[in-house]
Amino acid sequence: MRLEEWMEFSEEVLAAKEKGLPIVAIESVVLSFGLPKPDNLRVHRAIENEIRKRGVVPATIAIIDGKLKIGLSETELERLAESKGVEKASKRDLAWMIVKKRTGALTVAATMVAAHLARIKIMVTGGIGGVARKAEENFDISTDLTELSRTPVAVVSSGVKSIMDLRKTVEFLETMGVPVIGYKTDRFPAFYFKTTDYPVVKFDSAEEVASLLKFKFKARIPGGVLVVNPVSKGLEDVMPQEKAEKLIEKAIIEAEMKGVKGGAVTPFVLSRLVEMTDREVLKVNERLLLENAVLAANIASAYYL
Ligand code: PSU
Ligand code: MN
Repeated sequence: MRLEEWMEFSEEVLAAKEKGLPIVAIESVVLSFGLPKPDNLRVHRAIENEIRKRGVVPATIAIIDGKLKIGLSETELERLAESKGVEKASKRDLAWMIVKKRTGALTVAATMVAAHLARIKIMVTGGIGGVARKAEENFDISTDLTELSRTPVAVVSSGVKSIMDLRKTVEFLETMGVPVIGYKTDRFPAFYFKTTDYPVVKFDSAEEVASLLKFKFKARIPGGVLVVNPVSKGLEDVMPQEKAEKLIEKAIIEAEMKGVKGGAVTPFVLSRLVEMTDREVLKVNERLLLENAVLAANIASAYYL
């Protein structure tokens, strides 16, 4: 089986490769399952445009009818946003979904693998997966974390999605040897919130981050880099942090009581939070995604200079 038989570049991404333009990969689970309709498609288009505005080419990655697509057409984006017949694909799912000609939205871990195959060095997301609360019982640890220790791709994020156990996630990132780089911050951000007590190494510009990536990839120190970018205006700016955290707890407990499991948990919790906070959560989520897109584009520009 030749590579072209199962991997396909969009014309925009192919042209960027030929011209040597910087490219930023975008994960697609947020589009299919992370944000409510119809905001998901609008926000996704805005992410792509923030990247284009900076002379960088966005490459949203997904499996469409068994093809690994690097860069998606408008119709393909609409199909993923509709999410009918779309499955959440992490690293373990890539091979079987290609062989069985399925359609899948890619997690951070799967996007890292695909980006690496496509020779793309930088990707963007909202929040990565992490070590779940009660992981000592349920063993739920996201492949995003193990992949960050293996595949040389930089992931620009606002930290870990809020329903995870942040302390355990930070420990696990350390165990796996993943460098965590704070963009203009020396504290790990907490997705909807700007900061925590967990220290990270502070980098002050996109150029400085790009120079770290150049060194790490050239020196072949295995694995990727997690870049964490605190949102400029967090939930704490619209309601007391204690109240916001109580609502998050409440939504997670509701999910448990309703027997919501696995991949369905994040969409359930997020949609409950959107209701409970009168859409404030959604505004913060949108803001951090766009801000991460800008940072990823700036890092990619500096990397390819
Ligand atoms: N952050 C969110 N919503 C999401 C995700 C992250 O706020 O839906 C997705 C990302 O695609 C991430 C994935 O890679 O969840 C992690 O899934 P898991 O824990 O099953 O590895
Ligand atoms: Mn998980």
